[in-house]
Amino acid sequence: MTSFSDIRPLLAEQAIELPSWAFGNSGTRFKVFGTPGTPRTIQEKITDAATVNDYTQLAPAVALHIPWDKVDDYAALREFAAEKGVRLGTVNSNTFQDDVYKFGSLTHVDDAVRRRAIDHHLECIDIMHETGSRDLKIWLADGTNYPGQGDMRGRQDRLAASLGEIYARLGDEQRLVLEYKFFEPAFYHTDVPDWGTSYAQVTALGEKAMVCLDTGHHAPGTNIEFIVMQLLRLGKLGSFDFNSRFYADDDLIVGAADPFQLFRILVEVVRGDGYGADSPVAFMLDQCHNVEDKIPGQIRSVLNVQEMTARALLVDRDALDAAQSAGDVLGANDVLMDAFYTDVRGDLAAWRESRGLAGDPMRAYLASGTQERIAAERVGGTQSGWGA
Ligand code: LRH
Ligand code: MN
Ligand code: MN
Repeated sequence: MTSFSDIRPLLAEQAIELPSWAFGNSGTRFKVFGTPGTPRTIQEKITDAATVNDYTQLAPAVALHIPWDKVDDYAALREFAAEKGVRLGTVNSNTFQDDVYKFGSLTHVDDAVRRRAIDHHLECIDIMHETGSRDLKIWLADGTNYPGQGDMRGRQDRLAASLGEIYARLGDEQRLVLEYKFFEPAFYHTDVPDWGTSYAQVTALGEKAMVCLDTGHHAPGTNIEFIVMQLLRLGKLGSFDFNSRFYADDDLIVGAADPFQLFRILVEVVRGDGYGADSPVAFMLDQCHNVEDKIPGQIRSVLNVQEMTARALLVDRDALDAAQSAGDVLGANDVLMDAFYTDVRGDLAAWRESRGLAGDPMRAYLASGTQERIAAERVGGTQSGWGA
């Protein structure tokens, strides 16, 4: 049996990157509701992310989205984050909001548009040097709405050429992660719709290019943990965008829609050596809090990941191997379910207290008065890029 004391040292290795955009107002195409206390600047977003880290010790980094988080002085922003106790993490490019990208960006037929999209990524790499970020994350809205609208093969070839130019600019310690998504905003075909396409593209680039798996970017019923297993097996899982979904790319709090799926994903992460301080896998959140307060939303998110990580670490590997080898179908399933049904909340609260944290970070935050203070201080909070 694996016990909680066996996994205690491993829990300290958990590090989750928070997306700057989770702290901005967001919504759907129908309405963006404002939330009192919403940050007005990237500095306030970083301050809020640091608050999440203060209460949980789980969130030491903040991912940026360019141009949403554009500033004049990135070195100063890096300094600002360090003073708050966090670092700047993954830099996300954005080629999905400008009119010029209506028919694509890195895949565009027009060389001038493609050049502009490539240059944007080169600028992101320059920013990464100043922020000290390791990863450039690329998600493309590129695709078509109608059969015949574009030459899918030509677009794939141009994508490869564009990515090649971007990859060539990476520093030795930098990486590129290519995110896939099965549909939206394009509805007929998407140029990077699945892990296989991302894998094929990044493998052609080289070792510093990997796949980013956003948990909300698959067709309903997809066995995501299988993809996690396969990418880890191939050494190409670079990062996660964690969130949860009931229907499409809902960007809801991770673990909210299907905690069991999150558990199964994390079991494969642990199995494939994707967890821990030396792991190449970046754990990021990619969420939006449309109707709830942002800081508690992020606190809930990182706690959900921590809880399911603890349960995944509790899986009795030896017993599982033995049952699997013996063809003991129900026994093997029992071993997994035992870990899943273990309530780790009390042990985790004690673990936090042993590290000088509140046992219940959510309650502690809500009692701190921070939410009321920022609601009073900040008038006119900015939207995240969504709905802007
Ligand atoms: C696209 C996506 C991608 C973007 C983020 C804001 O749906 O998941 O990661 O950069 O949302
Ligand atoms: Mn994402
Ligand atoms: Mn998404």
